[in-house]
Amino acid sequence: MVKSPAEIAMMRRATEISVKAHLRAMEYAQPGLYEYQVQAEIEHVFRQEGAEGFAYPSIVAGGANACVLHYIENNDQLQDNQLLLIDAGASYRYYNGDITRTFPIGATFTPEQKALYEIVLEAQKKAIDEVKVGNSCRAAHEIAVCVITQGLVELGLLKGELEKLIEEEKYKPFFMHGTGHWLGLDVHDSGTYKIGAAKEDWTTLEAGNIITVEPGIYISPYIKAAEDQPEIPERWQGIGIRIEDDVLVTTEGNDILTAAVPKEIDDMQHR
Ligand SMILES: [Mn+2]
Repeated sequence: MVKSPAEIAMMRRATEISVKAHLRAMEYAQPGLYEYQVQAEIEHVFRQEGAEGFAYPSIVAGGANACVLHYIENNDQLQDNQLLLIDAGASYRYYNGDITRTFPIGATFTPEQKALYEIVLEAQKKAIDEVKVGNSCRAAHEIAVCVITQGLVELGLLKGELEKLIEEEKYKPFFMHGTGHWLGLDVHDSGTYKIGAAKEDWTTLEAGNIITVEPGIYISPYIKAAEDQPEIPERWQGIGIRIEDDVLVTTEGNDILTAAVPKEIDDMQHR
């Protein structure tokens, strides 16, 4: 769980190659292309840069496909007005990168896409701030859940009191996975998250740990509102967003190994 300097060097290269592939995909993607063509560009960069290949099958998901968490068919045509979710990473000397970005296929975000994206981005940044020595490895997830639930309330997609919504996990139809996992020789690297049932049993972060931070919001076209919750208007449906970086815990705080891939709204529009 604590990477040696030599391992960190391998991880820096694996993530650097993964970054290059995402930059290429962002430059290349446009309406009319097929998801598999973007996948091919990404994996071309992996091999070109000396990676063995992908760390896991690349997810290139346009529009509502992004609501399918491990969508790997990558067969659909990219449409204007949709977002493209790409979750892809290189494997370099068996060390793995794992990056997700979600950006407009066309020139801009729609208002609904933008509103949801802003929530996920804020959740991800606040979660990354929790990745530091001495913190529980669960802290990132807790803050992400809080920001996302609050954001969904503000948009009228959830209703109720924040603490109660969190306690009753009402956010789960929209955010149904964890916020991160250990990363290294395996994409979901070996290592302990929790040794018992108590809150303090979550693993405490130490320098040399590498963990992903990847909150998301998914509004499936098949979403079913809970009994006491609002129906989701159609204009929100079919939007899936995840933002994922790989974060090294350092003695000074953290080092976002994958920070060079843009995630600010202004850097992803009109590419
Ligand atoms: Mn991941």
